[in-house]
Amino acid sequence: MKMSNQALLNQLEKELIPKINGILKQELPLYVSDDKLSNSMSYSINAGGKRLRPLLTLAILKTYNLSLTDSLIKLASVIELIHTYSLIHDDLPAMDDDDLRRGKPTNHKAFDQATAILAGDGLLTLAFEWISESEIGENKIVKLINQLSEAVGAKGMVAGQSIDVNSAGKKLSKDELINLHSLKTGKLIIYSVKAGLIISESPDDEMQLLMKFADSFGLAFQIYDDILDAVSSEDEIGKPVHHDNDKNTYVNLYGIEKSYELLDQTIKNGIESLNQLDFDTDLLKSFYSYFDLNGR
Ligand code: GRG
Repeated sequence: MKMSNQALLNQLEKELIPKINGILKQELPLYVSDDKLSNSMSYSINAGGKRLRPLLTLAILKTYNLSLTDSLIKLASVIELIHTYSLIHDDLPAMDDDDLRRGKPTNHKAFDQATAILAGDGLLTLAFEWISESEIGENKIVKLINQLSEAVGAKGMVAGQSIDVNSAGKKLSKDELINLHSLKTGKLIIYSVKAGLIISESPDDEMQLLMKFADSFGLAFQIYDDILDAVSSEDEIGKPVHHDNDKNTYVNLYGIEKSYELLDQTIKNGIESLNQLDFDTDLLKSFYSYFDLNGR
């Protein structure tokens, strides 16, 4: 009997999240020489994220029938180092000034601002160290590093964050909003798929379709995050929600119903790309069950 999408994703999470968490917990302290910094980096890394991004990379590897060795799981976990750095810095008083993340005090609340800044810096650089040490061959290592720098650097996630910080209180146009979200959130999600494609040596024609899936999954994630922010309580999502405000979100720009429609269409576009591939993409499709549409 064929497993449902939800069951496939649950099975993948059950198999891989403990391994990702175990590797991060064990390996990270080996790369930090100062105890306070090490505790601060580990505090945020071990705070219980969904591990969506490394799971996406590993799902691509599985789709290409690679066996998931500890060394490949460590390589995929690099994306969680970057993601966690971005959250620590985003929560700082100079940025979003949040007290709660993943249901726990933010890094600068649990430690102090200087330590939180350094923990972010440490996680960011550690990501590049781990990629450079991997055993996948120099050619792929350079590609992974090059693409990661583009995705999260000054024309990727950092640029998105800069636009966000500087547009507080200003109403962005639809195009500006799409650009902001795609840089700030989309780039790293898209990279998670791309990293898998680089490691698996995906042929060009397949890579194109899988990158279309990545683009649409990244966009769906952004729309869904805005919807969640609008409809959830702080207890449900473990971070402050901003129902009321003038923030630049899909929901504030399009309204809740249109945002759901946009999400639905974006999901359909991604599935259409996957359907054009002549191998089993059910595991990748299963990632759409992450979006709980509440029977809509
Ligand atoms: C500081 C350079 C720099 C960038 C920060 C990622 C980011 C850019 C800011 C985070 C603010 C935010 C709420 C963005 C929306 C999307 C997002 C990244 C949500 C959190 O990701 P999840 O849901 O979180 O995967 P978990 O906790 O599960 O890992």
